[in-house]
Amino acid sequence: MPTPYEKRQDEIPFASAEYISFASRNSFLGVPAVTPKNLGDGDVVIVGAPFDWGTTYRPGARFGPQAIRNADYGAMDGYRPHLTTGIDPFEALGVVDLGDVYVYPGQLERSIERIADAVEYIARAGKVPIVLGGDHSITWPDATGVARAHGFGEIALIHFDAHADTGMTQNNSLIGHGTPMRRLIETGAVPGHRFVQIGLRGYWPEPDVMEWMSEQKMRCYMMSEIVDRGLDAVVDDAIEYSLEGGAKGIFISVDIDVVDPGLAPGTGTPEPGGLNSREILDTIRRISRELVVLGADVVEVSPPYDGPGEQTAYLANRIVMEILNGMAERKVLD
Ligand SMILES: [Mn+2]
Repeated sequence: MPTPYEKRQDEIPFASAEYISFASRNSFLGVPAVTPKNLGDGDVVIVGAPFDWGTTYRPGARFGPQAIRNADYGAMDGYRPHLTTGIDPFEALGVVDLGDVYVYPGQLERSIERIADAVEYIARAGKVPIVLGGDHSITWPDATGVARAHGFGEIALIHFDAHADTGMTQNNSLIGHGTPMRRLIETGAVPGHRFVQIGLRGYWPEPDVMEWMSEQKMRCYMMSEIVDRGLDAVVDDAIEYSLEGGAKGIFISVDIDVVDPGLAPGTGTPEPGGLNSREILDTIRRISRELVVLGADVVEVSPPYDGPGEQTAYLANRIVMEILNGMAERKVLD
């Protein structure tokens, strides 16, 4: 017989705030909080994945969803007309918040399955899921959930990160924050030729993994190339490349560590020498305006390591906003 605790886990796949202490209590900037049975008429559903048991170094990303939701000095009223465009993306798109996926602390496989089911549920309802992480392990289930709804092999993935996250295994486990992109390619959810990675630098992965990545025809733009050619030229290429072969749309995965840890220190594996805040915000908005976004996640925000000004959480909040602003501009202006 299941215990009362196990029983309520099975009954409540979303909105874990009542039972998991690190889940979110508030909706994203006060947009309507919804239940799975009533997702409303809008285009976008925000959901949290408070999962960090795939980390190798600094944990804490389980607190990411609540920190990202709350990182704003305005009223929690779900009303944010953009200063330049005058468009309120919440109104233009219809944005709601489903709360957090009911994950199982300490249990990798069951949690990953749960996240994939949750994201698939949202995507099959015809909505764009935006997932607040959580460590980067969740991109395997996030993009898989979207691919289940739109077709395996049919979506492109634009991945912002200091690291490629294409490890074969992590301490002999298939699941971890260093392996999600390998799993997506192996399962066919997102084939290698539909991968674009931006911002790689540092000392991981090893040369044999880099070789495997080029065999998969992944397109990787390292920070060195961004510095040499300029970010705009690289983003031009990335947009063109991700449209090649007629992908239905894109999944955007933003690891906050793509940004320099001087600006975003609250993260699991800081790697100096990244993009600055302005660059990531402008790039995310441009991509979200020029391509069809079918899903997104913002991951690796670890509030315990953030600065006293919570700058990492504030940046992550605005990355989510720029995805929404780009999508709203595409909908309203085009
Ligand atoms: Mn990552």
